Amino acid sequence: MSETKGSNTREEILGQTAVWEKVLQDVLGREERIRDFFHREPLDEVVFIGCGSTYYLSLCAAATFQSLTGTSARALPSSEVFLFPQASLSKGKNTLLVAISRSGETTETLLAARKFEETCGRNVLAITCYEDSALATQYPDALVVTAAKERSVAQTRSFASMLLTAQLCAGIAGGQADYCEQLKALPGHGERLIAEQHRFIKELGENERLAKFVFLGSGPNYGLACEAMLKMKEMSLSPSEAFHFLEFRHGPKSAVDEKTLVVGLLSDSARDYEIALLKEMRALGAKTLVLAEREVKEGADYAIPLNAGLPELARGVLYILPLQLLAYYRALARGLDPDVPLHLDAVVKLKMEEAGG
Ligand code: F1P
Repeated sequence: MSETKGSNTREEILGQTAVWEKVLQDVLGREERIRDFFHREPLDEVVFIGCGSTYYLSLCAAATFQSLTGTSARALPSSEVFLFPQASLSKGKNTLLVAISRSGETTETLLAARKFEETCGRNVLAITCYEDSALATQYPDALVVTAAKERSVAQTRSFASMLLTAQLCAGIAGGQADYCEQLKALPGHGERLIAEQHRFIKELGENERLAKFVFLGSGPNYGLACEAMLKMKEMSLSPSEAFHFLEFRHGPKSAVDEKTLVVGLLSDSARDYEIALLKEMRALGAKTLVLAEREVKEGADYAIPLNAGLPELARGVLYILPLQLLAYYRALARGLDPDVPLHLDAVVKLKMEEAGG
């Protein structure tokens, strides 16, 4: 239990750019080893796995990896891999499994990695925050982001730091030196964003006229939209959903009303389509918050311009940081403690009979 409500989460969100800095140093310091790891033999595909936040991280990481390397990449929840291996793993292909878990102890992720080894051979890269965890000790090539360990249940700085780790790996594997260079600007932009937007986000989180939240993202931003949805749900217990932008017209928009905040994580590639959808949601009565590289006026009741001068594949952690803060203030406004979400444990460990042990 924290000393004052949400003090751990607050510190973990607001202090996270120092951890990003450390990630950049550590991962780029191991660039050669990482390049060798990805190029040991030609890869047919890369599968990213995780649970909850780390599954959503995997969605973003897979989209980024495929875009930067040209190698086929996809993301799966860990449970799907060990429960339905025939539907999720490809025998006979040279596949690399990237297993992501803050704790490194989530049973589903450990079982999925084991099932993958039995089916596809021993080609696992782990990304975790705990050096003594089962995942880190079982897979010695593991990238361990120890500075991102957290006291809170809901993942905030660990999510962003492990995402940055996965993005750096994608940049290194794809030989995209410019991309890795661009990522170095993120800690500075994160600090600036906090200074510019903190007050506005607090007010928005405390706005009682908003009762439901929808997070929309396309391409690499879809996983980020899902993570923002999860943060809002875990910390503030508010009704919260995530969709691919254009999917939202295919049914879900029927639930939009004047108490709905539709949050758009704008891409560059699909920007015009995304803005058109936001305009439509405003016409239906929703309020909209638009996060984009440059300030967007069209279709936006509220806007958070990132002004980072970074391409869409590099901006991920800048989208997620303000949305973590939004969930935090929403939780406080509802009298909840963001450090201890209702019913949740920091690590999900399945009982022996469920885990087949
Ligand atoms: C995954 C996770 C968290 C979530 C919850 C339960 O943990 O789903 O994302 O916040 O507390 O566990 P991990 O495998 O990344 O440690």
